[in-house]
Amino acid sequence: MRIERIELRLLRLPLVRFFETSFGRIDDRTFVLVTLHEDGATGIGECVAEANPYYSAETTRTAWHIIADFIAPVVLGRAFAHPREVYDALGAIRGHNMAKAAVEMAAWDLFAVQQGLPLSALLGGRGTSIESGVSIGIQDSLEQLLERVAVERAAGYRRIKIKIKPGWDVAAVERIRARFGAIPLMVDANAAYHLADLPHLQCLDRFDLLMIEQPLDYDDVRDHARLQAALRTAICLDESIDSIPAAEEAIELDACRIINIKPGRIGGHQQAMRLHDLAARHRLPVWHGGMLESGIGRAHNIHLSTLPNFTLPGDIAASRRYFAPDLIDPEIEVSPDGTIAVPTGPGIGVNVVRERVEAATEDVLELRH
Ligand code: OSB
Ligand code: MG
Repeated sequence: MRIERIELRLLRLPLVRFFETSFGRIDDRTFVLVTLHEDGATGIGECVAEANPYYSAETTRTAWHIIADFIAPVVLGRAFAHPREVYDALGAIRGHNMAKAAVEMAAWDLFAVQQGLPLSALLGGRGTSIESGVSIGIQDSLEQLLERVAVERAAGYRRIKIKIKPGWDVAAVERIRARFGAIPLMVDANAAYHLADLPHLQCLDRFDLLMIEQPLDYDDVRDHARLQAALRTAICLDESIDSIPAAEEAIELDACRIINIKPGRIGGHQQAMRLHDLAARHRLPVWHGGMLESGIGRAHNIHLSTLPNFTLPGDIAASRRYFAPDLIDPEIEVSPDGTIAVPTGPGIGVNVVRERVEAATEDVLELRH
């Protein structure tokens, strides 16, 4: 594989419904699309960095800068025998995992297209479908939250996650349990609490949650270990796991019992597979996180989720929850049994609708060898 040309696009798509986490509410999604070209074949990746630095330090504009000025010069014109080499080739660039992942994942798509293989097969995955879960943001009222849970339950999702923050936590879970009983349920705090909130977080223990995701700060593995020792409920880390050493440390300290894998957060598919394998060696289950991706990033996530240690339903839901229309046609659908079919065509195996991409584009940059 020898990448001849890279196209960057900055896109903005309105969300079907607002999405609110402990760090704020958004009504649209801004992201960078990366297309790699070689000999008429293309590979595409979606950068999960958001317009703001609230989930992670990276933003759409830092990703654009790092890809254009540092990643592109490394990969353009260089011969790669396999996309697994791309991440390590970027080793001189510190951090910026989301920027790296967008290019690296596009390289996996390109290589899979060139080999005529679905990406899942190239990654070593198994099976024809994945289990789908749903992430429900903070709402304007508990009644509205119960209504959202009812809608998503009816759609078939295999587990419900709700976003929590101080003031929107115990009562929300209590109301859901009272109305829906013993459904598979979890919460995600996006780092909204401190260790001093331990007695309050212990109030969640009586609800038999599947897990509490990222209760404490993103760089606070030690306090997560202290919290986990005092909780019955499993802690799942998301933001904190941005490297393999971070995961090794978290596992060694028993700071979490489950890991959320997002390839964008960790540097792409190769790093995600290393994390997946590390967790498997330590018998920690993993699940695939989501970043409100368009159908392009979502398709990458579906393929990665076919690896064997993704034993819990991921945050990979139907296109229609996010964008109307999505950038791909056909869109990603969830069947009534709560599963998503893995695309079978070469690469990520979805059709990108060029006119929809054009219509959502706010900036374009072409980079050549
Ligand atoms: O913490 O998992 C998260 C969305 C944006 C940023 C962070 C997170 C999320 C989600 C949404 O939970 C998952 C999805 O439906 O894509
Ligand atoms: Mg999360």
